[in-house]
Amino acid sequence: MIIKKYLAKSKEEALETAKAELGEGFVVMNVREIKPKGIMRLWKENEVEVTAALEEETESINRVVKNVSAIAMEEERRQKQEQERVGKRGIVGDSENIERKLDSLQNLIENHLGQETTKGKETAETKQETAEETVAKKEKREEKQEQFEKVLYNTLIDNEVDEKYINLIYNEVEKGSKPGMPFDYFLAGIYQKMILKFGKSEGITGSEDGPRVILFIGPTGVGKTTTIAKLAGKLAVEEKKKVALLTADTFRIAAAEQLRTYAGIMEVPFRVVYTKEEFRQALDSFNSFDYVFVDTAGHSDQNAEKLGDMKELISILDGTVAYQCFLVLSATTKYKDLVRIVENYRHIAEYELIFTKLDETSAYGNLLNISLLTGKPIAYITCGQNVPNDIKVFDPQNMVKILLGGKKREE
Ligand SMILES: Nc1nc2c(ncn2[C@@H]2O[C@H](COP(=O)(O)OP(=O)(O)OP(=O)(O)O)[C@@H](O)[C@H]2O)c(=O)[nH]1
Ligand SMILES: [Mg+2]
Repeated sequence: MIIKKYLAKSKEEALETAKAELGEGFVVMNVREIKPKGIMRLWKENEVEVTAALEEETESINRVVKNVSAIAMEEERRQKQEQERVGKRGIVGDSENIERKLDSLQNLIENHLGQETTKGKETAETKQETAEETVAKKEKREEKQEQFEKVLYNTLIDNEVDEKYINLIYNEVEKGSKPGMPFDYFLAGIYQKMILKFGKSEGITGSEDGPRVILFIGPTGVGKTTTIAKLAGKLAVEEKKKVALLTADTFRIAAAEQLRTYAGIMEVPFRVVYTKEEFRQALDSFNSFDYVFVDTAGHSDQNAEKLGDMKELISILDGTVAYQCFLVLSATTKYKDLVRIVENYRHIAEYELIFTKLDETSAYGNLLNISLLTGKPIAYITCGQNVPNDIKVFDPQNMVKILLGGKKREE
């Protein structure tokens, strides 16, 4: 794992530099704004620091282990002292510890940049121990680590991450590391693996040549129309882009009216299309626009005929216009059903994922399960009914921290 920091005037600029140096395959570990200090702050603008990680094929975890070892040992010693002070703690104490460790994990990883691995004091101490004491200490540490690993495993299970994926991630981390590695290294390895597994999405991107058409597909009632209103609203109102709304949802009488109302509030053009020909004409008429959002009717994924119609509608766009398609899924849908839905929608179009209704569940494991199953990144998550505010660009770091028990839930 190569971890590097890039400082620039904007996040985009820092990402460009990272891309030029690391290629496409890097993962953003952290983004933070840096305010200038001292008297110079009056003249200097804020800068953005992006921490990017690039996984090297093999021994990635070994690198992390090596680099963070000095800091992790120090942290372990500190915790041991604290535990001795507070008294022996059970399994509840361990989960609290995981939460605390996760909070400091980012620092742990960041701090290792520029730090040398030193054994120093630790070696001096161990020299004075008898062989039995060393063995007993090692056993105790291993027992504790095993306990931590179990708590972490159970936290992921509680968050409904599929056991198959937990085992996959655990195995990958264990394979790339030395036996008996301290829990902090293990946690850092799991954290990084999970971020990499989520992949990354650019979200909605602009088109240099003509409008960018954005389609939303998915089962009934998941929040397609509401999500369009949120995203289109931000682009039209906040970014002053030229946005048009189209609906091909002529299935439910109220559906077109719902989008028409949002278009009226945003003061953007709106069109209902009933046929492929009307769809083509409408796209032509919005030729000078930046974005054309297309709403589709929600259907059961088991209705092959309707899905076939949708595929045909989307095929009009192939080779004629730049488009992106988002499969909208609700975080409240059962895993088994989501598996079937993504399988049935796989044939309709190339898509990225949007998860809605995160405010209606407390277990987010399906986001990782489905992202891993489909190999598609998640672009956005929505966390409420308010238009346009209850939507966020998906942040894998934050989600991984939640799944590992570091934070209670998305607000
Ligand atoms: N709690 C919650 N409700 C949401 C969210 N997104 C949408 N909804 C609600 O879900 C309901 C259905 O939303 P729609 O946008 O009509 O869903 P749709 O996918 O367009 O539905 P169809 O067009 O019938 O397939 C509405 O009551 C929305 O307010 C969300 O993130 N959280
Ligand atoms: Mg709808």
